[in-house]
Amino acid sequence: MDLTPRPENRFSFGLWTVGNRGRDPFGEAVRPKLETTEILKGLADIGVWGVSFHDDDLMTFGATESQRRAELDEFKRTLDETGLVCSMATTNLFYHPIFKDGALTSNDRDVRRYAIQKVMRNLDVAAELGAPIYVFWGGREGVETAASKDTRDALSRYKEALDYLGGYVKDKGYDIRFALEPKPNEPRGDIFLPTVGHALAFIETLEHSEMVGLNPEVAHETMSGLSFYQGVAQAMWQEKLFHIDLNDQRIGRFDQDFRFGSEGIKDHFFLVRLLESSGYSGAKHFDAHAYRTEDVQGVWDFARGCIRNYLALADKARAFDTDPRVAEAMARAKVAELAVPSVGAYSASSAGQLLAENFDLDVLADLSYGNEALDQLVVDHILGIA
Ligand code: GLT
Ligand code: MN
Ligand code: MN
Repeated sequence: MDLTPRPENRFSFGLWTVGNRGRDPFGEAVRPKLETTEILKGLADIGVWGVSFHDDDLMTFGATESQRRAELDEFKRTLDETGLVCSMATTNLFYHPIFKDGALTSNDRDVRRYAIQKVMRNLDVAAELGAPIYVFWGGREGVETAASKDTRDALSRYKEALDYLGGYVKDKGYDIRFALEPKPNEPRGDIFLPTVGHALAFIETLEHSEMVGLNPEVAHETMSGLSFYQGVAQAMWQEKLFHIDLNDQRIGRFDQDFRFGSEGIKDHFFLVRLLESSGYSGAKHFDAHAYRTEDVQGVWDFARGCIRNYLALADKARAFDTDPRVAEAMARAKVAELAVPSVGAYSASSAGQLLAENFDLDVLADLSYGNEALDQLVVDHILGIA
């Protein structure tokens, strides 16, 4: 099995992922700070293609224009040196105390206006770096008590901000699309746009909806007990899968952001199979971090593990899809028949024919789909006993 990452795999990591120092609500950092240059070199060494950043990961918050420029120029130099591309950019709208009541949906109008300005400034940076995707993760956009905000007003302000920022991108002629990242809770008690489904419906209300899609994250849908696979498949079907945050998570827990493929191996088999077979050409972005038990060496073990598990599952998926026993089991399950239209477009004559048709319900009730045998082939392939 060839587990060598290649540029066409489009594997990417956020600066904050391998840069995570293991802080949690109960404990201090356990690892030293890695300099951005060191992160980029380490990523390039393990075969990564792209890197993403928050404004504040790259340029010190509150720094002068000249310091920001120096930090940005150094980043650009290291990108050139390492051959990494900047695959996504985003804004930190959650860390500073001003965002405690939200950013784009804070009740305070000045906080909202500042938040929009912060995004605009970083959109300029994203454009300069050639990042094609701009992510909006609204971790602070939410409430602890529903008495504190009228959710309908909050959604209007969210829409207003995205409409405005879409206008800014178009006005400037930037080649950037937006990707909304849903999450149900944490850090807020309830976050607006909690799931893929909520976000997909919201996007349809936007003025520039064609340039807004999704950045779903494994951990976030799984926190809600939802199937990430199903959310991704629907986002794809609606042509809204612009980017994807790959990691791992157990249902019902806090946002664990575990190494990709470390927990839900069967779910991930189907996810990787879907991404690989669908022609999805966006970044495969690992938004995860090493266990808190790890030192710097463990961080790179973690990053290599994400890639290794993805490539191994892609290989398993290929073997599954070329196994003649699988083809036979799929034929029995009538998988391909679901692609055949049921009735076609409505016409009065086809309606008349359908109403006149007699179905043999005994035959239909006796159909058997063989899904046990089909799924066992999935498990056999994953376990390597096929
Ligand atoms: C933060 C969050 C992630 C988001 C990042 C983008 S930041 O770490 O937990 O899920 O993707 O803002
Ligand atoms: Mn997460
Ligand atoms: Mn994420």
